[in-house]
Amino acid sequence: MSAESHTLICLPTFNEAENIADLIAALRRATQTVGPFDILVVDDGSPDGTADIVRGLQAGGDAHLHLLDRGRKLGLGTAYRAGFDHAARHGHTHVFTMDADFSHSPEHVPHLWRAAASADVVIGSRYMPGGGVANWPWHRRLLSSAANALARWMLRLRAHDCTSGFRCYRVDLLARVGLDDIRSEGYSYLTEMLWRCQRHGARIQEVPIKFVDRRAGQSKISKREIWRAVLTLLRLRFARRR
Ligand SMILES: Nc1nc2c(ncn2[C@@H]2O[C@H](COP(=O)(O)OP(=O)(O)O)[C@@H](O)[C@H]2O)c(=O)[nH]1
Ligand SMILES: [Mg+2]
Repeated sequence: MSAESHTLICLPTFNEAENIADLIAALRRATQTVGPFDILVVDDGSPDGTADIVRGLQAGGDAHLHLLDRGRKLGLGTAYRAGFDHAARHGHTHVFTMDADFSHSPEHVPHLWRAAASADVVIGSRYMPGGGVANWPWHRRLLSSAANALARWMLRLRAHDCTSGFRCYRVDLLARVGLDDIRSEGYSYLTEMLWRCQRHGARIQEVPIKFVDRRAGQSKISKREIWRAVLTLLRLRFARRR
């Protein structure tokens, strides 16, 4: 791929004021040799003023920085979807999704990007040799491992990390998988999306990443999201059998 690959990095944010400016700066540094990449922050009306910080950076002259301020909390899955639509509308060939709390290291972006030369979806994977999770409390590790084991078993997913939000998709794949049919709006979007990609014969590749707990601020995952993820697995499992 050339530097003119028109790649978009989509950063969904809800209350990431403590992270967003540092993250964008770190992304600019980490992608110097492969970029410049466009960055789209999809913010859900964060009360902590995340969107205002992005506006400030735009005013400071970052022409490759874009903001979609959705005004209210509409969920992680629909934020990804907004990023995919933006990428399709603006002629990007690849779109990254990554968390805006430094759990997904900007240093890994070039690794995923290089792997994308021969894949339709590249996953930044915690659960393959070379990958890992650092300083997460035991209950988060357990939750994540259980969610992955369940998703792999119930949906016959082949990837080791089915719930990682650190991914790079080919935009032409997104058009094929039928985004309009995805019903998940929150965290379970990740599993549903991967399930769709696999069903559509996408070339899915994993690249090991070291996931670290967020640098600042709080996790937004809730009990409701966890239950929704379980219900999503049941819904998709049932759909698979029809
Ligand atoms: N736009 C948007 N972003 C969200 C929402 N929920 C979570 N996020 C973002 O999604 C990413 C992952 O969320 P996080 O709370 O770190 O989840 P965790 O890593 O599983 O604990 C972060 O960048 C959050 O700011 C939401 O409802 N809307
Ligand atoms: Mg996080």
